[in-house]
This record gives sequence, structure tokens and C-alpha cells, in this order.
Amino acid sequence: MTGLPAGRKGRVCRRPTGQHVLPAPGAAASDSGAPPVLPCAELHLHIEGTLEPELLVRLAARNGVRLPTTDLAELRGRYRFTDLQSFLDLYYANLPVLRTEQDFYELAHAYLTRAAAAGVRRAEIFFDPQTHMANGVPLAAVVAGLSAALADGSARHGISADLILCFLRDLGAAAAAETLAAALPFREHFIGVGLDSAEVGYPPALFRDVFARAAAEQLQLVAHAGEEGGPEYVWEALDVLGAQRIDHGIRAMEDPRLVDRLRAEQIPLTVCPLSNVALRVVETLGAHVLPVMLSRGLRVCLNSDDPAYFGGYIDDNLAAVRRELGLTDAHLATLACNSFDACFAHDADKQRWKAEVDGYTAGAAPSPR
Ligand code: ES4
Ligand code: ZN
Repeated sequence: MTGLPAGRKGRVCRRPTGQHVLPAPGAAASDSGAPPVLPCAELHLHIEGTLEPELLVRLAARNGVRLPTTDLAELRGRYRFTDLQSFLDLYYANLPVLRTEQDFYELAHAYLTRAAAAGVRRAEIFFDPQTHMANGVPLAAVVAGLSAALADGSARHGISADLILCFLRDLGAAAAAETLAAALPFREHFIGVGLDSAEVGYPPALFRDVFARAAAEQLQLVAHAGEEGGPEYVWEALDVLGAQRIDHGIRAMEDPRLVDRLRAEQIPLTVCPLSNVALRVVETLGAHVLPVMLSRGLRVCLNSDDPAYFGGYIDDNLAAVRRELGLTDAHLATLACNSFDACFAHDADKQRWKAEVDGYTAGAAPSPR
């Protein structure tokens, strides 16, 4: 376990002067002269959303689970969504292929391998126990498989990673409380709780008691809010649940008073641009509010959400916002530093990772020919 309460103050990250040029995001770090990738933390990642069609088909065959098709192109062709619910319908329909500890191990192992290539130094990974328990999988198997993969990711790739247990808001508060009670025997295997799934109609305040119980267990508190729900969901997540980070939060930009609050308190917002486009929360990437959030001084960082479904991992998100929003090297360095400031790791680790960003930006200046 590496998770600890976040240190409040970090050293200010040195920004590039504007002359430096970062290597294109997506380039794999290697000893072979390939340019290094920007180090970052990924704080908004649903492990179930990393289930790529190839692994889906392999697990279905291994576990005798019928899929509507096993054709990879056809499966990928189904990954077109009109809103959050249309995505969730497919996402939940695919999850019965996950049955054993080994399945969960392989799922998280594949993510961490891909994340390491994308520059991820720290991952705080959501999992949805209610889905798996409803599918007949013991919570012990879920936790053991994921935890083993995290330990392996640390040994193989040096990635620091922890789990955050999410409550499915559309199953209600009583189910969330039962889930927390069932999970407390595994308390040492997760560092926090979150709130996900269908947002509109399930405001954060419904979950006041279960979040209070989690806080009493010294768990970190985060919540999805302001993805499809309005700014009032963000206010509630902060004021009623005591959320330390807001997942998505882009609709907070509709409320100037809320923006002032988020800036004043430097509350982290884990923004997921490719997700927002895929779920039509924004019309196009070029219309995303991310540049405004940065210019308003919000502590925003980039994340992939459900990368198997939304067109890419964190490096793909970085490349996309650089291309479509014209974000500069300084912006990307700020996003990376923000991700480390926002994470729940030890302060010494945060400082070390942010120094890597500094070294990276300084070292990325093109050498004179
Ligand atoms: C999710 Cl994009 C998104 N929003 C809310 N809940 C989720 N669970 C998995 N992906
Ligand atoms: Zn999410």
C-alpha cells in the first residue's frame, strides 16, 4: 500500500520557458534512443473500462460466456455512444466475462503495462465491486486479482498504484452502504471510495451517510460530478460528501461562483477529454472547456476514464488535446504536475515525480545541430 492522505502543499513545478519542445506524447520510453514520455499520474480510470475486445473475447471463451459476436471489428464497431447511459449499457453487458481472480489480474496487468508505456508513474484505479458481486464473483477474488496485478506493476514497471472502490449511484444509497460493509474486511486493499455510473437523477447528497462512514475509516473521498449533471452536483459532492477530488467536473464551468471556489481551494478535477467526446458531453474536442479551466487556474489533470471504449489511453488524450486544442508544452507540464499534486501518494513521491517533469521539460529542448 502506498496511498496516504495527500500533502497539502507541494513544491511549485518549474514550467518550461516556452522555448522547449516536448517529444510527441505517445512515444514509448526506452533505452534505445526513443524519446521519453511525459511522466504523469492517472487518477480517473475505471479498470473495467480497460477491457479491450481481444481480452473480452479471450475471457468469454475461457469462462464459457456467450457474446453477441466474437468478431473484433464488429465488437469495436459497437463502441459508438449517444450518451453516458448508452455506454454504460454496453460496459455492464461485457463484464460477466470477468469471473476469477486470474481474470481480474490479467485485466489490471494489461492496463498497467500499457500505462507504463504512456508515462504513468502513479495510478489510482476505480473498481466497481457491485457489478462483479451481482455477477456472482466473490469480492475476495476481485480484490485479490487486482491487488496482485498492482504489486506486479510496481515490481515490473515501478508504477505506484492503489484502488478506489466506487459505488454505483443508480443502485442507491442502501446498496452503497451494504457494499462498503462488505468491503471493510478488505480495507487495506483500497485507499478511498468514489461515486460513478448514471449521474442525472442520483445526486451526491443521497450518499451522505455512506461517505461519512468511509471518512470515519480514513478513506479518501472522490466523486463523479458535473459530467452530465449540472454544477449543483459538484457543489453537493464538495459540501455534502466532502469529496477531495471531483471526477470530470467540466459542467462546473457554468457557475462562476463554483469556479472561484474550485480555484481558491485548488480542488482537483480529473478531466477526461476523449470520454467527453465519445459520450457527447461536448460536441467536439475542439470545443472542450479544458483550455478555459487551465486559464482560470483550476487544478485540472488529464485522464482516460474507460480507454478501451473511448479511443485511447492517457497518452492518446494528451496527443489529442495538444492537436485539437493547441495546448502548449507548458500546458502539458502543468497538467502533469497537477496530476501529481492531486494524487493520494506520499509527499516525497509527489516531489520526486514532479522533479521528473521538470527534468523532462528541461531535457526536452531540442539540441542545436
Ligand atoms: C463511467 Cl464515463 C463514466 N461515468 C460514470 N460512471 C462510469 N463508470 C465507468 N465509466
Ligand atoms: Zn469515470
